[in-house]
Amino acid sequence: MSNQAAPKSVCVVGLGYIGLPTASMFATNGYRVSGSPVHVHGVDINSKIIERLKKGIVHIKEPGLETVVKAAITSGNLDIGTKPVPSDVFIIAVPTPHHEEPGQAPTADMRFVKSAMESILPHLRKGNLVILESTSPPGTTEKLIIPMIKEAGFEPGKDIGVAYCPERVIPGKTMKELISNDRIIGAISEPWAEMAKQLYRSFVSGEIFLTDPTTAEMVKLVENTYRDVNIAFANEIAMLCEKLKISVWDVVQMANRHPRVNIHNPGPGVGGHCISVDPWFLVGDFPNDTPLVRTARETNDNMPNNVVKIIKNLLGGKTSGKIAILGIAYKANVDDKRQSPAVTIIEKLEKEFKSFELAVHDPHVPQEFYPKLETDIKKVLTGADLAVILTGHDAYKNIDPNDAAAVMKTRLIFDTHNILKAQRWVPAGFTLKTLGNGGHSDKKVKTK
Ligand code: SAJ
Repeated sequence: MSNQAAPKSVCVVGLGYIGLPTASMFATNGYRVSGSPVHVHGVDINSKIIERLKKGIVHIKEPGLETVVKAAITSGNLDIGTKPVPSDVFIIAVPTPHHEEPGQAPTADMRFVKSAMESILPHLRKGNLVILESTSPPGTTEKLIIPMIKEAGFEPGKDIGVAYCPERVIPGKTMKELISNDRIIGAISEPWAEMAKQLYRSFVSGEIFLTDPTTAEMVKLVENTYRDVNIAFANEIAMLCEKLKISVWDVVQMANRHPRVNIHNPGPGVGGHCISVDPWFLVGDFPNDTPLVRTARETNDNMPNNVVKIIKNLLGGKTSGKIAILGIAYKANVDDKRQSPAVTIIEKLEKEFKSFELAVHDPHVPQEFYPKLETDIKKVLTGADLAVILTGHDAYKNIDPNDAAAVMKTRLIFDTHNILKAQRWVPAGFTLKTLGNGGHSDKKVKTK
């Protein structure tokens, strides 16, 4: 390694859910690396995002993010643009969506990672460190990143350092988890791992583990796949409990009192850009070796069909009317609707219930992301024959059942996240159906 000096400049490519918080954290905490500030250049190919950021408008809603971004820009340690600049360290934090071919398991779409790499190659100098943070199939650093650096005329490991350092933060708690989560650094050799560690240590209070790139890539995928498989198990048990006419919520609650059991929550499906996508990176590359992972994905992807079937049953023989949908975000209290099961369910309802009016509400997702959204919940519930909670937003926990009863045509509500309390809704005259409870919404686990 030709340059072991503490990094003084960082170029972060991709100013999305991960890149923007990360760039801002380096800009505000980088001085801890060597006593003098680290200059950060944030890059995004979307010029609209750059223009808005320059005006102080943060395009991502995340508690605490705006404050850190503004502090970073005001300090002069963070500047932004659409093109990379020469820096000591380059961090790639661009999306890795999945690519689908009919009849085949989806695979990772590495186009954004490739073009981010192409954009930094002209600026690389000996002694630089390239860090990939984007979720990637195991082997990406070895098979994609290192060959591109070699082709640019450098010797990886000697001239240029390479590391894979996955982000692991949960949307909604990004700023907290960026600091407190343990971090994995998979570098091609120890001196580069130390350089990356020194840099992340400027704001990470969790432990930092050093390993090789392929192990780090696998760790990231295994974490999200573990969660997907666990949720699929919970969903399968939920559908069994429907048949058994018992409550999956009681079953999971009591089973989880065993010291070595931790079953996740069932729900209308798994959404977001991580857990519903990442397991496919394993299945896509190893289709014959991942039957469990594939089945879990399919189980979770089938949940919207189960939800639609239950809606059909709840509506009985009705041929027209109104369905109120509460929530389209992929999970509670976020504004993100990517891969949201709620969106899939709405599309299915639009096809199967053509003669019904569908009214959709979400308190977090901006209307510009989903034009059919209605912002007034009372309007959505008025005249409805059924209300369906598809996202467990806190706002829905606090709906007053008497207010809903006053405007709905039929007092019927379907809760796919078990956030409503039967003791509030049943006395207001409602039939409360909870996903996976076989119809017994007023049963409760007795602790004594
Ligand atoms: N869900 C359930 N049941 C549960 C938990 C979640 O049905 O018990 C559903 C949610 O409703 C949602 C989906 O799963 O639709 C995913 O939500 P999530 O909160 O579990 O995870 P994400 O996608 O927001 O963030 C995950 C996190 N990974 C892990 O917890 C292992 C996060 O730490 C990662 O950084 C993130 O993926 C990522 O970027 O990979």
